[in-house]
Amino acid sequence: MKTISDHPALRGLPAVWLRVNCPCPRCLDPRSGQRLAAITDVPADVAVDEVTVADGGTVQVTFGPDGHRADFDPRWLAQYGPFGTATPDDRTEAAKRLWTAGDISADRPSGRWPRYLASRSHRRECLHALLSTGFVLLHDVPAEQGLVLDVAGSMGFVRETNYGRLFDVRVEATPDNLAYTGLPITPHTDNPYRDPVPTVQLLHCLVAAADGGGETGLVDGFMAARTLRTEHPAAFSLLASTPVQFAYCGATAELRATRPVIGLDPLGRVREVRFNHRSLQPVRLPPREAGPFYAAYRAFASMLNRPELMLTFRLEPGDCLVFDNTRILHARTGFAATGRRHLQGCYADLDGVASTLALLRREQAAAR
Ligand code: OGA
Ligand code: NM2
Ligand code: ZN
Ligand code: ZN
Repeated sequence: MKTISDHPALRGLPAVWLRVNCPCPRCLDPRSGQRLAAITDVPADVAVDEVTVADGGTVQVTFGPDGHRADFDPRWLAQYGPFGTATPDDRTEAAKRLWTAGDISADRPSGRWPRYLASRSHRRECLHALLSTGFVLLHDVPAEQGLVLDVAGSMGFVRETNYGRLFDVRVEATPDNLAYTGLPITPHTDNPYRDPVPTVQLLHCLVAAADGGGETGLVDGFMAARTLRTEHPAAFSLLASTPVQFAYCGATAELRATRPVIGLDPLGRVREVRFNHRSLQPVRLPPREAGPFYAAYRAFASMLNRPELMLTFRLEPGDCLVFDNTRILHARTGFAATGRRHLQGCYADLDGVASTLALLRREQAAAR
């Protein structure tokens, strides 16, 4: 054993970083891996008194003023560098594969439900597509009532809302939402009037429109936001910095949420798009600022309508579309209200999807 004062494995880390992250069983519960020690348990004047490298490479740090000791695995320490780079966040544009229609129309992320059920590797592919490309189209989900809940449950957890655990999208006699008509619907995200917003949406086609209408359009909102940032930077910053209110008022629910149209993380990366002109409330801005806001909002909307950004296809009975509702905008063309078009939808969340994929990958790594 030799004593060194400034071991390279510590890479100039301050004493407080090392002490907060001490892995000893008094600081970290060995069973759950959860931290036992409070930040206020760390002496404000914590210092590194001594660093010793044991024969196996373990870096032993003794802290002052209380003599507490931490043993660090050098491979664990090496994970946390280089310092100063952004903390990874899988939900931001930085972690996604952004696309235009041309990028993916030949090779749409898709899967088959029977294979998804039978094969872990196919399940991994489908969930990875959902997280990185923002959607996956599953074929051969039997066109039966309620199966959309099985699909959602296989990926994460169903998010129940005032629309139920699942909702039927078909023409109704007295629609309380434009979804329940044959009208065309321009690109939007669902439930922007909810906070937290459902982060995943599923739409399962039971009956397609008979008249060739009711086609689906998808737009990568992160790509649209990135393009807006390049082409109209002032519009981008207005949409990212202006909180607006979305609301929904029906017989059994009254919902409202106030967020910007483009949500950024603290490092300025796009993390969430909320766009639904049906439910946007009048903006409350000083009159001088209202005009520029609507101009920026309009610029974003026309970007979302660009044909080169919109992937279009027809959902056939047995198709189940699953997408990231914080990123992918969906649209449909109009169809004859006399037809029997019928989709069943439900909501779920990305944290559950990411967890399911992580568990599948853990299992795959253990098998190797
Ligand atoms: C909706 C919706 C899509 C469709 O209900 O919000 O976008 O294809 N429906 O009917
Ligand atoms: N439905 C289909 O978010 C919206 O209001 C879009 C949602 C009614 C559950 C429609
Ligand atoms: Zn400790
Ligand atoms: Zn919708």
